[in-house]
Amino acid sequence: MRRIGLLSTTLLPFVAMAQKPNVIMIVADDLGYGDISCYGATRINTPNVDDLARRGVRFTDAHCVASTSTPSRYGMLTGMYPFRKPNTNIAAGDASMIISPGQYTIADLFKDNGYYTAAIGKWHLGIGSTQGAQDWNGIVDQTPNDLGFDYSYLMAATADRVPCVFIEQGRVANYDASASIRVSYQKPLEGEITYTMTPESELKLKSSHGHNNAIINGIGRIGYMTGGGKALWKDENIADSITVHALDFLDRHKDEPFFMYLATNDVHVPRYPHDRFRGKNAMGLRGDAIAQFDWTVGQVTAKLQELGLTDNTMIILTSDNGPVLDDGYQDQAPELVGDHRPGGHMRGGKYSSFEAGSTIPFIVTWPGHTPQNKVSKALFSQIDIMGSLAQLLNAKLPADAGIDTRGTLKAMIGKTGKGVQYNISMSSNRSLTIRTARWKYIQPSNGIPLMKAVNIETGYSQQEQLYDMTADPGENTNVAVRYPKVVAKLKQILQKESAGR
Ligand code: NG6
Ligand code: CA
Repeated sequence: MRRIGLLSTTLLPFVAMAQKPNVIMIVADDLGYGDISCYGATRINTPNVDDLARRGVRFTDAHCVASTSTPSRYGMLTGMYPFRKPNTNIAAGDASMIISPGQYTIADLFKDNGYYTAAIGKWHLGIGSTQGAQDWNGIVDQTPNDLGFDYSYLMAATADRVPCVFIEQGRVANYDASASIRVSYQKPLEGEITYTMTPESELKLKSSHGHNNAIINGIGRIGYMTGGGKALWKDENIADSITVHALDFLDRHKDEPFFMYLATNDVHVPRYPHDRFRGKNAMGLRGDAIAQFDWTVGQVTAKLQELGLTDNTMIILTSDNGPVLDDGYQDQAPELVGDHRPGGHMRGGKYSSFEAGSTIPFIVTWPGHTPQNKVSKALFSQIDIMGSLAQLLNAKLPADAGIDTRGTLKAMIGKTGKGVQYNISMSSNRSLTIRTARWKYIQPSNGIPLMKAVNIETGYSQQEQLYDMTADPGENTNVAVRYPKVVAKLKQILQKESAGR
């Protein structure tokens, strides 16, 4: 871990506190910068997220490490850039564990410092030691429990990928012995009735692109699967299942310091929230899913209140990457979006090099420590959460751990508005971008400029791109030719950081 500035422990009196603060990281999926009312959304109301912002610090220039889930979460949980490791692209549901058991994670950091740790919700970083060979009917041999998480209750990948079951402590939750599970990412399984064989009248959601392999709960998925029986999730209950397990975890561990990584399925596709939310928002299912996410946040904060833990718990709320409307299902997200801007004032979205791909909501609340209702313009990256939490714990990371994470606790808890000097982020074609407070450089790459299926501008170009983010936050005017020295400087940093990759 690299330390920034003069962050000696004597400057941070709170690290010597007798009572260790609990830490909850709430990580939404594909939730855009503009999808939250305190970030300017008007067609959706997110009172519980807004309440966290009112009680803490809300960042306007915070970034994820990559504009898709797997590499983004890899960077956030290990403090190492995903571009250093080849197999960090969007993972299949039968991918083997991408973080190796020997690699240090945020969970290890907490565990080493006397915390009880949990990962609940969406995982998407592979499980099991061997791709395609997980024992879904017994025990999966490598799990987040090998990465410092004492407790795990997870979807292996995403809601649109098989297997459509939760895995608790390495075993399928509610396992149904009468319906043994088979999974294939190669071809349909024997006797499997697939999406394409299913009559339209039996579909809850139609695919718009992809998502036409297995059919489970009336929804097409990526990958083939048979069996599962009563263990199969119902999409309308996913948020409830995740939330109930999170609340239960809080009940069980209220008397000891805990770290909970709570990764919601909302607002990823397929969007099919519970009846309590479905059909309620003018923006359709995507709006309903945002409301459902906000509900989860409210459940967690209410539980902390009930247990008397509000004051001694730091909550970090963020998203894994920028937003997308049509991500493969006909859920009317593009048709009903109206003047709502999921990516706020920024260009691009999920997958892309443009700012809406990596700029995400980021809110930190720690009563008595974070200032209230503060808006921070500090440049911040999720890669630095690990180093900053190490500072919080007054802990030193092992020498080879979190090689890219920088200790920026003061910025993260709103004690200073001064952020990091630069942030690097990776796009879905693995090209890199680098941001400073003023500039944004996009590395030349061969990708397509527009992903038609999802209607997202990627920002990929064979030309070097430089944008002045203060004058042109919408990245409309490439000024690379006008500022060759800035380009050279940013390229130099990128080269240094990505040497040997
Ligand atoms: C894409 C999927 C998309 C989503 C994404 C991963 C298709 C056509 N599209 O390949 O629906 O699952 O992967 O999203 O299959 S992420 O947020 O988990 O990175
Ligand atoms: Ca995502």
